[in-house]
Amino acid sequence: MVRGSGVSRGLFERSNRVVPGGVNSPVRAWSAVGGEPLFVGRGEGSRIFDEEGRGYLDYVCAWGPLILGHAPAAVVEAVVNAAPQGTGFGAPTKKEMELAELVSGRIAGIEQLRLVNSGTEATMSAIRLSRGYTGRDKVLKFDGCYHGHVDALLAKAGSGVASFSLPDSAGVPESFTGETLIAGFNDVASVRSLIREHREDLAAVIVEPVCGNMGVIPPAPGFLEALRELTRRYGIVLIFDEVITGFRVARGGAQERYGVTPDVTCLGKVLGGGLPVGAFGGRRDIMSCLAPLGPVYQAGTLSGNPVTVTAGLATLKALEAPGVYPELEAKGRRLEEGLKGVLGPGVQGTVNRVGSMLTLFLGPERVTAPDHARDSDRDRFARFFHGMLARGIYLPPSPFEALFLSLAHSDDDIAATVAAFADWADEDSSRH
Ligand code: KE4
Repeated sequence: MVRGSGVSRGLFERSNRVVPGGVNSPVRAWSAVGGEPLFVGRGEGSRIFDEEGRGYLDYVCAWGPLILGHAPAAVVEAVVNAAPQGTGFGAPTKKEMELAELVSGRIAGIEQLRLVNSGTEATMSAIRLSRGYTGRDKVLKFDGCYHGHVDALLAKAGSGVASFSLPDSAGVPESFTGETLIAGFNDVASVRSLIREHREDLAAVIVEPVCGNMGVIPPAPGFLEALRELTRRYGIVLIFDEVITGFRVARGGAQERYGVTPDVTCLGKVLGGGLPVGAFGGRRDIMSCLAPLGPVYQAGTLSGNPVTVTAGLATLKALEAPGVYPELEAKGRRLEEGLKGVLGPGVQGTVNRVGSMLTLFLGPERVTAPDHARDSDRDRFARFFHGMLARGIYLPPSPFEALFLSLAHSDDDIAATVAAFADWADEDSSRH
């Protein structure tokens, strides 16, 4: 067991007394890699610093939001100026309207949107909205895709040929996942057969257009197009969960990158520049079903919070700068090629990348479906995580997450990351 640094270890022991598992979200507990989590004191640019002031190159980036890096001046200044005007009103404000206008101007599938406070709220609301709009109950999701901790979506494939799902968490009644179907990501045949069988009852198909929660798995050519064609044919709402990919893989998200426009889009992460946010939006005729206009209820005390909206506006405006996305693409390519250059007989694996999000899979030489990712060498990943940490590189503490680059990650940062991987690879392959 790798022991944490003195101060982090002490804080972790204290935190465990008042916070379940010592963390406010399970993945932060490092269960997949062992050891005790670092307590982060501050972030700056491409780095985080622990409570003892040690710096680490950060590829978690708060799980995706920090596309500008930590504490970018434009966002911090905007938030510092906004807070004294009031930190919440529970009333409409000009800024949240401006954010909605900006988002609908960028994301092709969004004519109208609602702001919420997390990705989970966004997907939960999108599912209820789709059910209210179609009058149907079933929802189809994909194996390996994660959409937040929505009861109906915490589901795993049922046994055998049964197409029904089983809860993937305690506390979720079977009745809550009984309307959830599960297809294979990048497996059009599985989608086609489930839609054919259930088309009369199917309200929505929800998908991460780029799977980011089994590590990065890009859509196979034609996969998203097939989903669009099948859902359009049977009047099923196509939901793109772009909580990760929105503003990350292109200014207009994955729907711009792949040229497929869904009926409803879920957003989060980058949209709030690191502050708590989510959003769901889509075709006006669908969004018009929401209260107070229509019968689908959805609400939120803190939705459109003025400080959060300020951070979001500052972030999206910074992403308007010319050359931003080619720069993110170049950084991602540089890291991908560097990591691939180290892979070989000593350390086998592959790198999947879309833009500035990528995953190094240790073991499998090809990952085009979640089951391939599940073949990753988890013990070796744990050694890789701690080996890189010891060399000053902070990676997501799970083999099934994405590394995120920001505009603050320099060429030197990327070169240092590749060098650290090469150094660890030499050491690990000589020992194992
Ligand atoms: P939140 O409720 O955590 O804001 O968003 C849920 C969500 C929805 N959709 C996608 C595609 C997501 O990736 C997420 C959350 N992502 C995880 C990491 N892959 C957040 C990290 C965590 O759970 O602590």
